[in-house]
Amino acid sequence: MEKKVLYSAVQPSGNLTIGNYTGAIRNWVALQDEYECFYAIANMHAITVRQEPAELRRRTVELLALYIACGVDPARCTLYVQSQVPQHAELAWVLNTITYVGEMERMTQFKDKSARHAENINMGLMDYPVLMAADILLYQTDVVPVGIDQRQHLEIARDIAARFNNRYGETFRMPEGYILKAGAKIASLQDPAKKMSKSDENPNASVFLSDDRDTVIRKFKRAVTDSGSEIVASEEKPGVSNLLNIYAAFAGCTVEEAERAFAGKGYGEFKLAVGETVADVLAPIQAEQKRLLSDKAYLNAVLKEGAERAFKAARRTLSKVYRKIGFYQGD
Ligand code: ATP
Ligand code: LTN
Repeated sequence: MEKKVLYSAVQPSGNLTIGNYTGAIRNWVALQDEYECFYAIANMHAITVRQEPAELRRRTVELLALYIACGVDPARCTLYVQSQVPQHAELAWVLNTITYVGEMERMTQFKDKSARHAENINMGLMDYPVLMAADILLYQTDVVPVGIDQRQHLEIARDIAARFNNRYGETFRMPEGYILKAGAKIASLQDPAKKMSKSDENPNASVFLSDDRDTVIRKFKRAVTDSGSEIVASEEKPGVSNLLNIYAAFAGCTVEEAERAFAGKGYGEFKLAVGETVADVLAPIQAEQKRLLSDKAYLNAVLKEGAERAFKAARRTLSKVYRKIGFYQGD
C-alpha cells in the first residue's frame, strides 16, 4: 500500500527554540517511517519579515543540519529548501485568486506580526497563509504535523483546497492537522501567556536549541513561576504548568508523572531539574549539528537530491492545476 504523505516546514528566521523542537521537528522523526515525508526549510516565508541576506543563507544550512541532527533521515525523507522548488510561488499565485482579503486580515498571526512589525506590513506577510497552503497542497499531503499556533493556517489551507476542488473538480487532497498534546504549545519562560518564540526580544524568554548547558540552566532558574509553592499543573499556575509541560516533553513522561516526581519539592530544585533534563537532550543534538556543518558537500548533496524529488512531485500537481484552470500548456 502507498504511504500517506506528510508535509511540514520551519522558517529559517531565527534560532530555533525548544518549542520548535517539541512542537515540530521531534514529531517529524517519529513519523518518518509511517509516512512519505516532505520537510522544507521555508525561506520564502521567512522573508515576510526583514532578513539579513548573509544570515538567512547561513541559517538555511544550519537548519538543514539541525533537522538531520534531530534524527530526520535524508534517506527516508525529502529535505529541501522552499525557494529551490518554483512551483510553490506558482501555485500560491493561483490560490491567491480564490482567497479573500478579508480572510487573510482575520488571521491571528497576521494581526500579531503586523503589530510587531508596524513599519513593514508587506503583502507577503498578509499572503503568508496562501503560500503555506500552496506548500501543503502541492504534495497532495494527507497530514501536517505542526504546533497549535498553526492550526488556523491549516484550516485556511483546507478551505482553499475545498474551494478549488469545488470550482474546478477534485484536484487537491484534503490535509489533516497532526497536533500532539504534550509539548504542542510551550510558553515563554518570562510570560506564560505568550508562546515561546524564536523572535522574542527578551533572550530569557526562550530556550534555544543552540544554548549551552549553563545558559539553559540559568534561563530555567529565572523562569517566572506563580504564587504558592505547590508543583501542580493548573490554570491558576501557568508558569509552573509550562515548566511541567516542558519537563514531561523532555523526560518522556506525562505531566501527571512529572507532578508526582516533584510533589513536595521546592521551586528551586524543580527548575534545576527541568534545566538539566532539557540540557541533556540538547547536548548530543548540538554535537551532531556541528559535525554536519563541517561537511558542506554532504549537506549540499542532500539539498540537491531533495529539491529534485520535491520538484517532480510538485510539477505533477501544478500541471494538473494549470489544466483545470485553463492555462495553456501546449498539447
Ligand atoms: P517566529 O517567532 O519567527 O514566528 P516561531 O518560533 O513561531 O517563529 P515557526 O517557524 O513559525 O516558529 O514555527 C515552526 C514550527 O514550530 C511550527 O510547527 C510551530 O507550530 C512550532 N512552534 C513554534 N513555537 C512553538 C511553541 N512555543 N510551542 C510548540 N510549538 C511551536
Ligand atoms: N508557517 C509555518 C511554517 C510552514 C509550514 C508550511 C508548516 C511553512 N509552510 C507548511 C507546515 C506546512 C510555521 O510553522 N510558522
